[in-house]
Amino acid sequence: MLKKKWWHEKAAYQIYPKSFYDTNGDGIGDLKGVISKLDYLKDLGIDIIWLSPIYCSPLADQGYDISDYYDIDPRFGTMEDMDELLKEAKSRNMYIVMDLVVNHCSDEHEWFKKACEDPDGEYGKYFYIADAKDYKLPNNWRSYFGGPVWDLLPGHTDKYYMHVFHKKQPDLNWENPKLREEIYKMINWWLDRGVAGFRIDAIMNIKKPNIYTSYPADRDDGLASIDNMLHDAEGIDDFLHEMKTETFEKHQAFTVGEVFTDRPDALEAFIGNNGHFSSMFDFAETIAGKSDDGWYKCKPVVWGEEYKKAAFGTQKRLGDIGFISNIIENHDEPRGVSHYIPEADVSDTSKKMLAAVNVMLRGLPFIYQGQELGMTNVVFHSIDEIDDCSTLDEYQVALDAGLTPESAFKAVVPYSRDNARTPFQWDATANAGFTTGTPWLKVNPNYTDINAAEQANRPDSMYHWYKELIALRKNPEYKDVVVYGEVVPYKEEQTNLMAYYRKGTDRTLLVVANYQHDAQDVVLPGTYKKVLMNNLDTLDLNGDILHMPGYQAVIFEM
Ligand code: TEU
Ligand code: CA
Repeated sequence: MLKKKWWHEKAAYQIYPKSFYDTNGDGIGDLKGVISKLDYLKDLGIDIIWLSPIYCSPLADQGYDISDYYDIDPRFGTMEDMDELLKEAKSRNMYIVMDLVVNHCSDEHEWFKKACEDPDGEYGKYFYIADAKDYKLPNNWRSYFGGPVWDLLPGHTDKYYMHVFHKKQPDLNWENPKLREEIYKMINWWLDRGVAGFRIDAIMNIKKPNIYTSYPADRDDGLASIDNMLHDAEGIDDFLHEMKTETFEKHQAFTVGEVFTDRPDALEAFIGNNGHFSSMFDFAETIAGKSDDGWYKCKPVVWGEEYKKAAFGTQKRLGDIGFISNIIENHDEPRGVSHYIPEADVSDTSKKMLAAVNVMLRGLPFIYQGQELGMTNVVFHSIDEIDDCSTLDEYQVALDAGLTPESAFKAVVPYSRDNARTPFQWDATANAGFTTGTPWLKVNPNYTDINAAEQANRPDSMYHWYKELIALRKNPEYKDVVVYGEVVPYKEEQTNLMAYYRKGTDRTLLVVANYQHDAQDVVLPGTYKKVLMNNLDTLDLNGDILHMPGYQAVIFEM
């Protein structure tokens, strides 16, 4: 049975600080910007805020490359700003969750600099450093951002260091108890300072099998996907259990893991009653259609059916084991409304349908900044407009596979992480009101139509729809069923109909969505009362047959 926890009934929001709100005109969002928008988030109904990294960083991977875990990058602000944010959040009963990036640090971190100076010394053991034997790499693993996971250790010609992500992100060696101790110390330091917990980055990568194991090459580059090593690594549970008992547990911190795994017992180990984390993200929808060969090979997906399959699949596997965190998008994914809805059908109605089917699932809803406005992918005109290292690599992969520059660009850009990283659209003034300077990444030109100021005053806006969905979750009458009610699919076999019950102790809701362009009829199971609806004010009902226009979504109470 699921034990009730304080955070189950909350609503969470991810801020990507660099693109949220800039208060000093340097084109980069900052902590003061976050503080000034707390009331906006409070009004939306948000309780828990996850901040993507704001620690000192060269920003080679936008802050996921940390050079000092104990300080704030000056571009984002100061430690005083951070303390003020914690204080201001607390006074509004809001919780700040930081990003915990501990699979790797930055090559500009003191630890790595010392490791380069003396690879055989204490800090050399903080990393994976291997001797170059006849200039042969220790293994043939391919890094997530392209090329081998090995690079020459700066200052050396006979040693390599490992990085499973960018070459400016050397992997930390978790086998070393000294390193683990350093990390736990840092985690406790932040928890003592008042952060409520962490979103835990790329955590599946901390456990490696023997680093001298190569795998059959899966592309012409002679390298093999990191998935092989993830599959072979054994013993991650020991690390994660230790981390929890040394840190989170002592502070009753909230933790949500970025957990990608196909291990069947993983749900129990990760988020069961005695699991490593409070929750983990459900990536089932984001993974659908992706190809191991690269973004250019992603398959077009019929989302009504795929979305349903992915979402229900997770709910069925999960049962009462734990509490998942549901997302439509994040800073690594394209905008959900552009990805999960065919371009010609993107409208407020279809966007609201997507919001309803996702937010009404059991789990903790995480809303990514701008999602509540229905922000979309951007029209990028050339590869020069892209900043994201992952997209640049995938573009190269497509070129290497023989695509022309034009078709390579067309193929990868819909999946670019930059789609979700463009500045938040606050209002219809220059640069969407994000900055008075030059924004670090281009603003989506559709900000004159899609922006927070316009939506705040329009009761049928996306913003208000999200606000209503969140309010339903908090409504004392409905809280029990929305937070804890069992998810039971309804007419699962009906094509492009995504419908499910939420069965609580004394109430039952039925979410019905027509996830397609065309109208369709649905036979309802009995008497009902309408709770929320995404488009028209009246239902087209004939006895128990509901005639649903395309992308209609209705929440009934049975
Ligand atoms: O992402 C981890 C991850 O699995 C990525 O490979 C993800 O699939 C990729 O970004 C898609 O292009 C986390 C962070 O969320 C991401 O922003 C970082 O770049 C990465 O870790 C390294 O810290
Ligand atoms: Ca700024």
